[in-house]
Amino acid sequence: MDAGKSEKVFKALDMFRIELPSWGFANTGTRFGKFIQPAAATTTEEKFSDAGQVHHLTGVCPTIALHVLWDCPDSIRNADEIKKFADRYGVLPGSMNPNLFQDQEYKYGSFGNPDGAIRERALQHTKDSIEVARRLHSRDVSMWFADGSNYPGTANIRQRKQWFAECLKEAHSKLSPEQRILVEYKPFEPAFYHTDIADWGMALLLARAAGPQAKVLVDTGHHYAAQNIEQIVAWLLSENMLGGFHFNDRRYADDDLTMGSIDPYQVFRIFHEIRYFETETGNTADIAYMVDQSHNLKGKIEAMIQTVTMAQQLFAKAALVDERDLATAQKNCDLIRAESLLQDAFATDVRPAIQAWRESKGLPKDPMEAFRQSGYLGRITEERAARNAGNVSSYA
Ligand code: PSV
Ligand code: MN
Repeated sequence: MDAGKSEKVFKALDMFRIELPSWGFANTGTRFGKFIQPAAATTTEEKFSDAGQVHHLTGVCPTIALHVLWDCPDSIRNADEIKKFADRYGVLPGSMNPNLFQDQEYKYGSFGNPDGAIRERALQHTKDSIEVARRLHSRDVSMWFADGSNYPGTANIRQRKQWFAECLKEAHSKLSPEQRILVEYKPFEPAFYHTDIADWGMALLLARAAGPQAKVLVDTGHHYAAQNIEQIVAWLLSENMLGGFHFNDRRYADDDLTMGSIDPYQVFRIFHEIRYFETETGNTADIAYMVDQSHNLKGKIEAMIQTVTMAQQLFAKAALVDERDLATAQKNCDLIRAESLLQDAFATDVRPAIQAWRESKGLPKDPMEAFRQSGYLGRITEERAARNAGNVSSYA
């Protein structure tokens, strides 16, 4: 790779950061069961410790997303404890995820529940989560809702939309100026007839109804197969409404497969749209990148390192697209030239440049190998195995 390209890769990597999900280090399963991992994290402290390892070895994961019920059950009181973990393990609390789906009350929904008392309870939990996020200096409150219905005719879809708009607006009024609400969408699961926020258009309208500090969050697994996600990204960018990403890959639905394991070109195209927007407009897109994967079979820490490494590769490849040439080719309808600019960048082996970048930062050239040599996995396996053997519940 020539010096110019290397420089582009270095610059791109200097900017790129990606958040890790606390739930990616815990035992999780499918609805058919769980395979317990002896080294899985159970406590919030263990999740910080594992995320800290990934950050220590890759240098690009300075924050960990927290799920309020799983990681800070007594949320307000826990804030001080969480700050201690952040100091101890070198990763800061990242996005705060209220939990509006787990409790029995939410059987018929949270913000869309026909029972006003349950909507109020969901709102209160959201307000508490905003308060915890504020205390932890975490900017983004990520809202994902399991709300929907399973049978035609059983829900007043328009009424529920109205309730969602009202609740989000009320939650937004509690934000400090630096905070944001990110509205996540998902077409189905766990609801299988209608989902209240099923796609990016619904999320966009609700975010707009909520207020200026609400943006849309795109989870790559939350689309129908064959959907053109990079077009959604381009539209949200042009509306200044793209706030964050949850990365994962999928073959069928929300499969939580490793980012780039099925369709790395799609992630590349997403990053390309973001970079193209930035170079054309001169604006930096303020997007929070996050991994949203929970692996049942792969070792959890290794899966995260693998994901982060892949994310860096795809981001670096996207940085190699010559956007000026691309704009000219597009203007001239030079289809072969335009498409080749993407294909050539995607085909470039950026791994040596990434290794050189890591060395320049004092990071291990090969984070996976460094992790395997570190002895960390052996240590935590010994510490946690007995507890995990007797523990079939997912979250502490
Ligand atoms: C839902 O599928 C989701 O993607 C949301 O982001 C949740 O917060 C996360 O998974 C963990 O349940
Ligand atoms: Mn998600």
